[in-house]
Amino acid sequence: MRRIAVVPGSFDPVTLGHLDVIERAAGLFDELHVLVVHNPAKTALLPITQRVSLLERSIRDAGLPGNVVVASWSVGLLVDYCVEVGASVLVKGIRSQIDVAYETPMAIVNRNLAAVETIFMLPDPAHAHVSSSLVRQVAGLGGDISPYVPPAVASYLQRSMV
Ligand code: COD
Repeated sequence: MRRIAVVPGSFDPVTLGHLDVIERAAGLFDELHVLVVHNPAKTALLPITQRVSLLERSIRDAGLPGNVVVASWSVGLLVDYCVEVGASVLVKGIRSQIDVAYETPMAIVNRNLAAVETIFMLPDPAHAHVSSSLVRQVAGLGGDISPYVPPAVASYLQRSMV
């Protein structure tokens, strides 16, 4: 049986922290779906199509294996996507106790809804402080975001925010 997992997120934009989790998760599963999901609790900077395209470019540039696919999902539950593609695992990066508190109820509900398990992955300490919101803030104020994001994201945001 193929082991299929999903790494969901807003990816607004994808950061080096996200990419690290994606790369390590890709080594654990036969197929890894990186799924851009609209988070209604957050005000988005980039349209979903742009986030997908920056993820695809960043994954290609980083030379990640061919078992990684990028998709987006805007109708229904996250676990509906998992069922549709035959994924039984969600992978979430956990940077702090705040992430644990946010992710734990969702992990329990997703298991109850569709028997989809959640695996929490600790970040690389080099990227543990990085978040998309920090990147949006630094970029919006004209700062250098290149230490936090893949090169494709740095050049896109620096071009589009001048
Ligand atoms: N290092 C490691 N991991 C990181 C880093 C980093 N530097 N930065 C972020 N992460 C992790 C986050 O903890 C998260 O697990 C993931 O990467 C994505 O982060 P974001 O910020 O891009 O995305 P979020 O936090 O806005 O998540 C959006 C989701 C849509 C994934 C989330 O809201 C969700 O799971 N929604 C479920 C919708 C649903 O079906 N609800 C009903 C049942 S629960």
